[in-house]
Amino acid sequence: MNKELAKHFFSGHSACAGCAFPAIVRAVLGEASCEVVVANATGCLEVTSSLYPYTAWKTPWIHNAFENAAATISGVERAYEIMKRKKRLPGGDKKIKFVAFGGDGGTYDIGLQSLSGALERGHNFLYVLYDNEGYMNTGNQRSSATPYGAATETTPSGRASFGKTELRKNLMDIVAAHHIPYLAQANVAYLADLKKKAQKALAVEGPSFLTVFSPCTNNWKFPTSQYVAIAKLATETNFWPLYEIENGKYKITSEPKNVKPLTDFLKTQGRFKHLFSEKNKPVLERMQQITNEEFARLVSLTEK
Ligand SMILES: Cc1ncc(C[n+]2csc(CCOP(=O)(O)OP(=O)(O)O)c2C)c(N)n1
Ligand code: SF4
Ligand SMILES: [Mg+2]
Repeated sequence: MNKELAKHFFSGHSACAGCAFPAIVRAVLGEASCEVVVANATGCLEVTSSLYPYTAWKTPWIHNAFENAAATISGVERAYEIMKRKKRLPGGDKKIKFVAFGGDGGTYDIGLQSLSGALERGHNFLYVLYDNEGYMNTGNQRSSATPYGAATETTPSGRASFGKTELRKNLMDIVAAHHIPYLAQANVAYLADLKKKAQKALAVEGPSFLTVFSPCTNNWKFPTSQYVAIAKLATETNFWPLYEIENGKYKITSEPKNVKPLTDFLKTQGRFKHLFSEKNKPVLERMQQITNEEFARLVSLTEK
């Protein structure tokens, strides 16, 4: 293991081979120019990196409940600032960046209230959402990040249903509505773009937010060698555009030259396998239409 790359997050975790989030954690924290303190919501990242008596973390790390990563990190950040002001820190007053990691279940759904509070109060922290589009640690239940049409344990496909019938929540817009200085959508397959965004997000004095596409080999049902290829297809089909919102200004950071049909992405994963039947043709068409409309809307936001 490259020691520089693994400065904050080492080997010894038990994430599945071919899981995307170890690369995300390393890419983001690798851009920190000072020490970091991490809070981690319950989920696959937390469970697989802290199996007692082992830990993969090389940095101060707090596991909190599923719902309150943002509340925890904002409390730690405030406590540190107050102790610094009162000169109660034995190590002086070194600069520390406070970072929270949460999955989509812990962010879009159950942790949304604590995230909203911390963003609105203006704490100096970075929140990183690794989005694997479902509750993976508990065996693949749907979250509000799960795409329309995907089969999960709680939105099974079959005679009566084609999978999830609701659209993904637009979390970037919800976070943007808090008027924070910097937020961005990134993808594990585009590491240079992710690192650039992490650098910007870590440099913000105040709240910043990153949402990173994080394929799950186990529950999306694809071979362990394929997570980068699949993540790349998500952006090449405009399913997962790469963009940032800096001081309210939207910017697409990398756009595919030749946009591929959404089916190129969908056909790589077992969770969408049922959609390739005659009966579900209209669902595929609707998914392509949703993708086109969402991308057109994003483009219109960049023009404002
Ligand atoms: C209040 C609460 N409800 C449910 C659980 C059980 N639980 C633990 S991890 C998890 C899924 C987490 O999903 P997500 O945040 O998307 O992270 P992932 O496992 O997908 O990485 C659930 C439901 C819990 N720990 N706490
Ligand atoms: S179940 Fe999915 S998200 Fe969890 S460790 Fe395995 S590949 Fe990663
Ligand atoms: Mg998840």
